[in-house]
Amino acid sequence: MTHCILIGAPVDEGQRRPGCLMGPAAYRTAGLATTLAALGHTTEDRGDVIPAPPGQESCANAAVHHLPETIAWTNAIRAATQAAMPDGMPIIMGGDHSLALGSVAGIAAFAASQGRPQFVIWLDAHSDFHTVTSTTSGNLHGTPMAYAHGNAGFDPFPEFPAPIPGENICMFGIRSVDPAEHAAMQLTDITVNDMRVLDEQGIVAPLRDFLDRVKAANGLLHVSLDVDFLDPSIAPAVGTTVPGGTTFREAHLVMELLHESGLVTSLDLVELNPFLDERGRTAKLMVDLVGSLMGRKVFDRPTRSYG
Ligand code: 4U7
Ligand code: MN
Ligand code: MN
Ligand code: MN
Repeated sequence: MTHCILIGAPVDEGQRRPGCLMGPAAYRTAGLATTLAALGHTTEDRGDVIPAPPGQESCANAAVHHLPETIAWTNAIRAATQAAMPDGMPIIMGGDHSLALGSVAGIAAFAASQGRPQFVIWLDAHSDFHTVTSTTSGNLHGTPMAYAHGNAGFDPFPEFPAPIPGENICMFGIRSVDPAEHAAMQLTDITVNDMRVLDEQGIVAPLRDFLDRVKAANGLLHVSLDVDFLDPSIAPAVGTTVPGGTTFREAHLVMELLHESGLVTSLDLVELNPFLDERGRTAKLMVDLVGSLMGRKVFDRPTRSYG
């Protein structure tokens, strides 16, 4: 049994297609809390994060938009996430992926306070490894992974607390990486399981390798689930569709293996744009995936131990 803490983060400023701000309401409507309760978990909805009024920050890259708003969201989401960690498992309901600038900062600060290493599994079509300096779209939802890794090029954001080393980061589903992101990732030890890796090896072996490492290090594990991890044919409600994503069963299998590991301590649900959905199907699929992550299964099987 887990105490699940729902935190709404209706962030829309990290990209240019309005609608992600309706994400938290869609997850509530699709029954996230009742799904968790039906699995035997306790739930608490802390409502939506409210950012402070934006400041006057600016940066040299003229493409970047909504910088002060994004910094204000980052600070507020970081505080809410860090405060939730001692009480249970925060589930951050987005909102676009720029919310992870704050959520990952909050959990990293908590992990450092516990003297434990933080690990991150990034489920996304994109690597989100731009900096404020390198982004050409100017959309800050494409930057949170680089921020969490402690990359330079994030002025005037607050310094990231306890940057997460590349060995502790594992990406799945990747199929769209910009040249600047590719160059920056070459300098890291991040494990990039792109779609080619999943086609060749399947999801099980690479995921178990990573989970074994988390377990051996007694790490905390954050899961960041971007709707575009999924193939657009099953998850149309996202602004940045990229063909060739994971199937329904691949996505559920990731969640089932994560559940079996018992290692997950926090979760982001990001990039759902309910305005683009078809009768709520993407919101419902995301809620069902959380159900698998939190223990829904058809048959009990002997659990595999890690580490
Ligand atoms: B998401 C992109 F150019 N790399 O920087 C960019 F391809 O949170 C996409 O993963 C970023 O959805 C996608 O704008 C951010 C683009
Ligand atoms: Mn993303
Ligand atoms: Mn993405
Ligand atoms: Mn997107």
